[in-house]
Amino acid sequence: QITLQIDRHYITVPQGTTILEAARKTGIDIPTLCHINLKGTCIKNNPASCRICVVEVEGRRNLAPACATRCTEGMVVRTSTLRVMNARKVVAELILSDHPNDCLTCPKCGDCELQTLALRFNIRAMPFNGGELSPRKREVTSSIVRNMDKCIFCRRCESVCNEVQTVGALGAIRRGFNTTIAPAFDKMMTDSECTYCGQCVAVCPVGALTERDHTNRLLEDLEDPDKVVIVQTAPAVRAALGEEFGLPPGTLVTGKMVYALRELGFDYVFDTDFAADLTIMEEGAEILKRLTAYLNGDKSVRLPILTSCCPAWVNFFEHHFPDLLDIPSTARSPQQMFGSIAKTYWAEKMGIPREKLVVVSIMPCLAKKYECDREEFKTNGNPDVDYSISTRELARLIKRANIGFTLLTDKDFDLPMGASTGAGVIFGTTGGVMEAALRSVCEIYTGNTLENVNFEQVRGLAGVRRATIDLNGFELKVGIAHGLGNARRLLEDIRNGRNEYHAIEIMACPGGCIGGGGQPLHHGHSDVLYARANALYREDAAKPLRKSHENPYIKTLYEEYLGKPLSETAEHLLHTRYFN
Ligand code: HC0
Ligand code: SF4
Repeated sequence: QITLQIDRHYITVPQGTTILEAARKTGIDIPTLCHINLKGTCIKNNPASCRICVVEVEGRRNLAPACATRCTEGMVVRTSTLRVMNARKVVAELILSDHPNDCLTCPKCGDCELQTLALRFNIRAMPFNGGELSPRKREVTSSIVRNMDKCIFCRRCESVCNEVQTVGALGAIRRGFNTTIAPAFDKMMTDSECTYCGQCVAVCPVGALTERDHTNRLLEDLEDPDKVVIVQTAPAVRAALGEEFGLPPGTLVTGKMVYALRELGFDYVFDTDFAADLTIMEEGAEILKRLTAYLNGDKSVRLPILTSCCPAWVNFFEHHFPDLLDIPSTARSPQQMFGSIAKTYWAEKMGIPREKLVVVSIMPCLAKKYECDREEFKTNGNPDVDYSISTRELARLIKRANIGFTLLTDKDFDLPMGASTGAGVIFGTTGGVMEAALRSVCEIYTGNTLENVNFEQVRGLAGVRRATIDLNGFELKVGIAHGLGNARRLLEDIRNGRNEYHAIEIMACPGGCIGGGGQPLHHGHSDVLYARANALYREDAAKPLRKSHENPYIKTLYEEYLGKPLSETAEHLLHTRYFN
């Protein structure tokens, strides 16, 4: 233990603690632009490059970066002397001297950490402006907009893409004034191995990496009298949307969200959770089919089965594990199952021609935008899901439409595709898809009713989790990984024949969808993921039905249209293939 003085506080911290960590423990908020360390995930970045966090240390001539200076016994630190404040201000002014400063029209306006610091440091002029700006690329992909002239070289995107996701799509190239962060050889992101997970967007402090915005397109569709516009909301959105309106993380806003979507003018407000229940029917049947074959001695059966509902994960295994494409479940994601059923079964029932029906999804995810665009999810060029907007985009729309979100009462989803069980709700957090599958697979396999549907063993935020479930004497071994780096480790084990599992759930984002690249920005607060996960478990616990196979509207869908799981119609509408 070390005792030191920071401003007027005497504090004791463990050996190895940095000044930044020690200060934050005492409530002294030293500003930073590059540093990030999110507990509960492995998201970290500490290149000590921005120099915004400088402090004075008694006895040292130079200012020290708080993020990279360890506390020592008896150290005396000053975080807010005039010298420190002026140094920080000059650093920010220098960053701004190579910045476009088009803040009013920047997609990050109001949510930009550089803008916030300019305000906090009382920057009222641009003393170093007027020179040349470094030349950098712009790119619009299906999911992400890259506007590198706004990049401030914090390297957060590079850390998250390389170290957490192990994709390696972004890194520094060229030198000096011409340096930029880009895929290797300055390729476009679309030509790189980027999975569109959006984690780089979630940590970018400025407007260099943002989501592709579809809000104007949506407003036009909502105004069009010839179109029927329906919406599906992903499980994780309800656990985070409230944060955009000042509600504490973990506030469930399901009913308010439905009300707001009605106010925006959607003709029907449905729930992706309905399709999550449908996914369990199909994926569960696939698990049971492979397990039964395996137990009957079929040596050709491929195990473990991997979940396939996360599009960034699908993109990742298609790029990096082309030799394992026969392992994942062929079930489409709930987003795509929803679109497929909406534009066939439901549209036929309602007498709505496909070309008049617009299916929009609200997702915590940016890769969902890319998923909508995949050719295999289109019929004669018409996509099953027309486009996806993120939780952040929805919040912007609600504000733009003058809807007083926090004052709204609760409204219910429309039927039939708004009905879901608790199993569908927990899809939004890491481990939730596996738990939902276990609730159905266990009951169907053993023929017994589960006394306790809570599979606590698969919950939590540890990067890789394993559990063994007893199925009438057969030990079913399941694994869960979130974050693509963790997924890669599991897949490499499978490739090398070192694998103990029968089924594995993988989500690309740390935390699963609750930590998706389209969620409200966490601004460095790590506890938001726990709070959002708990919110989903609360909604699940409050549901009268908690197992997907008990959803009465899913039963009707099979009776009226699909027959049974894995039927020819179900295979055609609800399953897919993978490509590399
Ligand atoms: Fe997810 Fe989904 S749970 S990927 O994490 O499976 O985005 O929330 O909508 O499709 O349901 C995201 C969240 C979904 C899908 C569902 C799955
Ligand atoms: Fe890397 Fe994901 Fe960003 Fe693509 S979207 S560059 S994979 S972090």
